[in-house]
Amino acid sequence: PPTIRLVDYQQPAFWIEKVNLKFALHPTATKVTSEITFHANADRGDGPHDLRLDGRDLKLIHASIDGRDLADDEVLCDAEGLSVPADLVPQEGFTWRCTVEINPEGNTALEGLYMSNGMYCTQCEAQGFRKITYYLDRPDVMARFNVKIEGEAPVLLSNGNKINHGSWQDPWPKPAYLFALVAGELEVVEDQFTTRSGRDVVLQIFVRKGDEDKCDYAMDALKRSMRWDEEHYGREYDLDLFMIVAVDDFNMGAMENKGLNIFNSRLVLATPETATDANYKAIEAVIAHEYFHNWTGNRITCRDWFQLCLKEGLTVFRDQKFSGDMRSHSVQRIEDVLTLRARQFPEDAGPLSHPVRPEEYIEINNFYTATVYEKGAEVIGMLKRLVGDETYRAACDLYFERHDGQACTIEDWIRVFEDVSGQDLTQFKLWYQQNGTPVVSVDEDFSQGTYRLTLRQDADASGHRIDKAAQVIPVMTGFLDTDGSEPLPEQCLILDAAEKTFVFEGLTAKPVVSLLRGFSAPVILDHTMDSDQRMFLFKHDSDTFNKWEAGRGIALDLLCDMARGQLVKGANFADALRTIALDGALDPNFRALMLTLPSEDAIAVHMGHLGAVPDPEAIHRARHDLKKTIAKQLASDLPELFAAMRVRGPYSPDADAAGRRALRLAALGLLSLLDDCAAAQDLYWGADNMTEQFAALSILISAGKGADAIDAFYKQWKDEGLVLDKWFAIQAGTTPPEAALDVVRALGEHGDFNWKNPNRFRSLIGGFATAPASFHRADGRGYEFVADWLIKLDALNPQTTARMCGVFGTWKRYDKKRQTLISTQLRRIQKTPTLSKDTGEIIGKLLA
Ligand code: DPP
Ligand code: ZN
Repeated sequence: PPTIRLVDYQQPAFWIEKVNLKFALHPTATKVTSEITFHANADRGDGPHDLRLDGRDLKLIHASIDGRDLADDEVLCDAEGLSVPADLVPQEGFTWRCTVEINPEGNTALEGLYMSNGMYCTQCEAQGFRKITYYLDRPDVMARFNVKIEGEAPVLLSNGNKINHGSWQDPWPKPAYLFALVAGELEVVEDQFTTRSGRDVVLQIFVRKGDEDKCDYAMDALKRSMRWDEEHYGREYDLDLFMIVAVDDFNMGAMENKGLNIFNSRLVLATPETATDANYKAIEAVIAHEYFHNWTGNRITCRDWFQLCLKEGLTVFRDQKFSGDMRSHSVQRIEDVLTLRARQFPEDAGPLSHPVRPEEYIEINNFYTATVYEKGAEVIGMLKRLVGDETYRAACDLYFERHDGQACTIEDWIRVFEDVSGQDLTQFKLWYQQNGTPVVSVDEDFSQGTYRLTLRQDADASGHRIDKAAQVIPVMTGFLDTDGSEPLPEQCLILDAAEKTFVFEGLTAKPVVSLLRGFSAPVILDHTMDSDQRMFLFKHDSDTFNKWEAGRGIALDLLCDMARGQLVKGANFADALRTIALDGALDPNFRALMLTLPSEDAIAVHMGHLGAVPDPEAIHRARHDLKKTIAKQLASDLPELFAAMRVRGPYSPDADAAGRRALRLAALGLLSLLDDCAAAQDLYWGADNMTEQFAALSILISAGKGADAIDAFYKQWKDEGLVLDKWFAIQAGTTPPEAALDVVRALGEHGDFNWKNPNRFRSLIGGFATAPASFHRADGRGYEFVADWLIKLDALNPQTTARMCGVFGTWKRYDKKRQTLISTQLRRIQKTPTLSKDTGEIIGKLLA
C-alpha cells in the first residue's frame, strides 16, 4: 500500500457545491443515489482533468454526467475508486449522478454504513464515506448535504434540520467525514437549551428501548458543555436541533458528526447501579469533547488528515479545561498527566513514535493516537501559557473569525497567535514537527546569595531526539525555603535553547527548587534529588501537582529498588503518605490519587530510565509488597478512613461524592491486605452502586477470593451489555498473573464473549494485554493468546485490531528472551495472508 505524504498535498481539480443523497435502506442491499454538483477549482493546475472519485466496496449500478448516462467503458473502476476520462468531464462544472449498492449487514469493519443490533448507523471519519458512495472523500472538500432516507424504521436521522420524516437538510457546508445517518427502532429522550443569543435548541438522545432512564447524566453534561463553550470561547450552537445516538458496536469513543453525534453507548448510558464514577466522568468529558468539535473541527475543519491535531489536540485541551472547571483543576491535571505518561510517552519512545503532526502515513486510522490527541492538547496548553490567557482568547477569537467555514492547517492556527501576540512562533512550531519526548536536565549552584539554575534539553534514552533542534519549553518554577515559605515568586522559565542558565540574586540560602509545576511541558524532567529533598517537596510544595509528583517519585524509586531485589524500607514514605491520607484539609480525591501507587507499567518505564531491564513479575510483586508496607503503617487508620468517607444519601456522580468514594475505596484496597478481604466482601455484597460494587469485585479478584462474587455479578448483570463488559475486563485485568491466562482462555469460550463487538473484545483481550505481569508471562503464551485473537479479528475489523496491536509497542524494553517470543508472534501476525493495511502498517513499524 502507498505511503501518503504531507508534502504531496494538492487541492482537488473540482470542488463540490451541493450533494443530494437518497438512501433506500436494506440490510444487505442498500441503494445510495447521489447527485453531486461539481465546479472547477480556479487554483488547479493545467488541465484537462479527469474526474477521480474515491470509493471502496461499492457496486456501481448507474452513473451519469449532466444527465447523460455513462457507458461501462466510460467509467474506470478500481479498488480505490473510479475515474472518468477528462474528455467526458465538462471542465467548468457538471452534475454527477450515480447509484451504488452497499451491504450494511456485511460491513463488519464498522466503517461506512453498517448495522448494530438491527439499527443502521455510520462512521465516516476518517475515510468511511467512500464506502457509502463515490465522492471526493477528503476534508478540504466542504459541501452542503441534503439527505432523503427511505426505510421502514420509525426513526430516520441525518445531519442538520429535519424537513420531514426521513428528509434532512444541513445548511452548513461540511466535509464528508462529518456525514451521518441513523435508522432504527429507537426511543428518544428530549430536553432543550436556549443559547445566549436566544436560539432555542432541541436536544435529543436516541437509545434502544429500555435505556431511556440512562441518559440523564449525558443530557446534563451536554447542557453544561453548551453553556461552557459560550462562556469560555464565545461559541454558540448553530442549528435548532442537536442529536446524540448511542450505538453498541463502535470502533471509537464517539463521533462529532454535524448535529448528529454518534456515541459508543458506554459513553452515554449510566445509572448509579450500572456505571462507575469513572464512567460518569468519561461521559461528561466525551459529551463535551464531541460537542466542542462543533466549532473546533466542524465549522473549522482540517485541510488534510495530517492536520488532525488541529481539531483533536485543541478539542482535548478544551474538554480537559471543561472537566477541570466542573470538578477540580488539580486532580484533573494529575489525571491528564497520568494518561499522557501511560499512553503517549511510551508511544513516543517506541517504534510507533511520530510528530503531533505526522508527515506520512499508510492508513490514517492508525493516527488517532495519544500523540495527536494528548500531546496535541499539551502543545495548546504550552501555547496558552506562553502568550497568556487574554492573548490566547483573542487569538482563538481571531481563529474563529478568520477561518470559519474553512479547512485549515497548523500554519493557520499558529499564524493567528503570531498576529495577535506579535511573537514569532517559528521555534514553538517544532512541537508539531519533531517527535520524541524532550528530556530536561538540571544543574544547580548557590554561592554568596546567588542561585544559578541551569536547564538543558536533550535526546531521550531511545535516541529519538538526536539531531533535533531545541524546542521552546516553558518550565514553571517555584522556590522553597527550609521552612516551606517561598522567597521568590513562582516564575515561568523559558528554556528555548539547548542550555540556559537562570540567575536569582538576593537569597539567604539555597532554595529547594520545584520545577515544572503543573507539568507545564510534556517533557521528562531529569532532576536528581536526594530523598530528603523529594520528601521535603512532598510535604511542603504548594503546587499540588508537584506535591503529588514528589510522592510519586519517591514511590517509583522504592518500587524500582524493590523490583531489583533490594531490601528497602518504605516506612518514611508510608508515614508521609499517612499524614496526607488523613489530612482533612486536602481534597479526598487528591488524597486517593496519592494513595494509588504507580502502575506496573509506570514502574517499568522508570526502570528503563534508570537503565534497568524491567521484570514484569518482579514489578508486580514489588508493587504488592509496597502496598502492604503502606497498609501496615496505616493499619489503625484504615477502618476509620473507610467508614468516614462513606457517602450517605442517594448516589450522586458529582466530584465531591466521587472523591470521597475514591478515597474510601483506596483505603479499602489497603485494608484488604490486612483483614483477609473481610471489609471488601461486606462491601461487595452490600453495595448499592456500581462504583463500590465494582471496586470491591476488583479487590476480591486480585486477592484470588472472587469466585462467588464473579458468579453473582454475572447472574445479576448478564442482560446489561455494558456491565458485562466490565465483568470480562476485570477478570482479564486483575486475576493474579499465574491464573490469568487460564481465566481469559475460558472467558474466550464464554457464550457472552461476542468478540465481534469492539467493546467486548477490548474488555477481554485488551484487559489481559494491559496487565503486564499476565501478558508478559515468561513462557510467551500470553503473547500467543493475544496474537491469535488479533489475527482472528483483523479479518473482520482492521481498525480495532490495528489499535490493539499497540499493546506490543513497548516490546523492546523487555529482556532478550521476551523480545524473541514477541517478535515471533509479530511475524506470525505479519504473515497472515489477508492482513489488513491497518494492521500491516502497525506491525511493520513494530518490527522495523
Ligand atoms: N473525531 C473523533 C473524536 O475524537 C474520533 N473519530 O472525537
Ligand atoms: Zn475528537
